[in-house]
Amino acid sequence: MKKNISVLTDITAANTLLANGLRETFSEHHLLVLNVISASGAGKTTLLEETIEALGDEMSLAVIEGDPYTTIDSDRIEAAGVEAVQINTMGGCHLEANMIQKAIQQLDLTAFDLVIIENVGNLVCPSGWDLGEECKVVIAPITDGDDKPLKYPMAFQSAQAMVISKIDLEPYTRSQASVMAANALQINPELEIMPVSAYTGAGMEAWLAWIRRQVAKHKLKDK
Ligand SMILES: Nc1nc2c(ncn2[C@@H]2O[C@H](COP(=O)(O)OP(=O)(O)OP(=O)(O)O)[C@@H](O)[C@H]2O)c(=O)[nH]1
Ligand SMILES: [Mg+2]
Ligand SMILES: [Zn+2]
Repeated sequence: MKKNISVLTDITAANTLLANGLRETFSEHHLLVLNVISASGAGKTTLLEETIEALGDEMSLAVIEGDPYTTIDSDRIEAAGVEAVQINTMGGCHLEANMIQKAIQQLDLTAFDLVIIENVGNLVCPSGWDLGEECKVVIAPITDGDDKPLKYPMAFQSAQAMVISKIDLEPYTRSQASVMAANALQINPELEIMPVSAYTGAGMEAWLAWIRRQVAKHKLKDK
């Protein structure tokens, strides 16, 4: 048992080392990298499609898609008009830094302001794997219940921003976005929380403004 724990520590330590190297590479290229994590079906790809539509003319962005097996999400992202690199984890439930290292070989890093990584749908282990990102963004749909930040604290602890997704459905649930936000702040008082509906566009402006601020901040920091 003791041995197992130390093996896992070794693997995550090697991952963190690699991720720190990636972060340096991204910084040299003045590139903001976001790592989007959530349970499966939370609306990550839909939010990215709407984000591409809104920001595509204003900044240059690419998406790295993590999925167990298919190219369904990267096909959707390409259809939305930007370059997408698919990583298939062959059943694996999270992305690791070595997968990102391989994926970026397919991207001309000098060509982008922003790369968004869509992690594998899973609210538990992606939060423990650094991918060299500047920020983690956790997406929590209102339909999953406003108690989720308390039940799965790691994702909310490790993120800098949180999107409460599918808020158009709030009236049909017994959850409240305000309660979900309060629960998330209990876990991480620093979280920037944005309730959004990708369907109606409610809250989209706040989300886009947050991205613009991160891109601008990152460029300043690089100088
Ligand atoms: N009502 C409503 N449905 C949404 C919204 N955003 C996404 N959905 C729906 O939620 C379902 C899952 O959306 P996806 O964007 O595929 O979710 P995902 O997190 O990328 O899923 P995985 O990649 O499989 O983990 C789809 O049926 C979407 O149309 C929203 O804002 N409101
Ligand atoms: Mg998806
Ligand atoms: Zn995992």
